[in-house]
Amino acid sequence: MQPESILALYALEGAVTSVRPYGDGHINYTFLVETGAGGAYILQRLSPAAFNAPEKVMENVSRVTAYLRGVIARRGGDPSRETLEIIPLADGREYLLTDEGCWRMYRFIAGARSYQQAENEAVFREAGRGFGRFMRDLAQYPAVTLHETIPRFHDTENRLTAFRAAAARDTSGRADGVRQEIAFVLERGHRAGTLVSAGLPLRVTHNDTKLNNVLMDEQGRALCVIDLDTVMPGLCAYDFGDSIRSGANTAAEDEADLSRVHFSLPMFRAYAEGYLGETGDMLTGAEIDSLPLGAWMMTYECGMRFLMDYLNGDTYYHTTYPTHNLTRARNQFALLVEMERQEAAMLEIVRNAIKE
Ligand code: ADP
Ligand code: GN1
Ligand code: MG
Repeated sequence: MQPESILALYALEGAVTSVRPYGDGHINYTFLVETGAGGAYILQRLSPAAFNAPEKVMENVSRVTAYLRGVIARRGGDPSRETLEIIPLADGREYLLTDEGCWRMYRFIAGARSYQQAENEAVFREAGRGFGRFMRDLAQYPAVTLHETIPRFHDTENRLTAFRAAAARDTSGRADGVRQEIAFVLERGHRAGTLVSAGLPLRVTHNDTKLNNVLMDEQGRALCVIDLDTVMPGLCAYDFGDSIRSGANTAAEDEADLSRVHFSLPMFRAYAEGYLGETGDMLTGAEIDSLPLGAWMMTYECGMRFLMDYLNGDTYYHTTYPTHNLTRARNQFALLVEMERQEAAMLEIVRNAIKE
């Protein structure tokens, strides 16, 4: 079904004047819908490749956003701009299941922007503040009551098992061309289970804290954390780590010229300051010490996932050219190598950020 026929099931303010693909997400199918009355909405079809239980995703999103609205209102914020608002269908349902998957709508948060890359330390410090505040706002929410929308999402050891199987199966016939990259992943396999098995507390985490999943307002302040499909129990190191992976890279995630891909320690520091400024007093010493490992793990896991999707014939991430996933994987691996040289410096930074 086309977005237009889905829109007929909504009672929006004003007639629809335009519908167009929107944003740079790798997973869902996202459209910006505008109406004559000046209304704007985000219509999305969830990726069936990523989410096989969309009703669980929507239950989590519905419950978490309702809870956040209360927290935001109590501190004097604007719940209509600081968290996502689900727009129900005319019949009151919060989503629609079709043969192609699950459709849902959010109010478009206007006057805000997201960044594909951190332009400077101030932007990234603010992103840290935004994602840190998100976890803090959900600190009292009972994590165990949320569904695991993608089972074992950041269980890197389990990802490695799937990766080995994909390399052995070689459905796309691409494995021979990437033996070096496969070896890069396997050489580091002994570390894959070290975060999950560290005995760290489970919290409500976002789990997909890529820089473009936080909207910034016109003053450059973190406004709203979006893309809540993977909010579920997790470790703070996942959230911290995935932001570092995406924002402390001096180049875009799919930059093919690896001489431009570097791990920026000043960016790491900026994010750590923003994030720990919000969460430092709720985290244990072991959690704070786990943050650099989280950065390593999320970068390793993400590179492995891109390479696995390449081996599987590009069935999971949106791609725009045949070697896109391979380019992304190589990019993550280049970043990882630089991170490996900076682990002691990262640890010192997170420990110092707490003392300040
Ligand atoms: P994906 O899972 O594919 O990344 P997202 O939910 O992150 O999908 O949405 C894709 C993009 O759409 C975001 O990066 C953001 O730019 C934009 N977007 C999503 N929801 C909203 C919203 N409510 N208001 C404004 N922009 C949004
Ligand atoms: C996906 O949905 P999006 O584009 O924000 C992916 C993340 C990856 C990221 C890599 C549900 O994030 O796990 O880290 O791409 N989301 C899902 O860019 O798999
Ligand atoms: Mg996204």
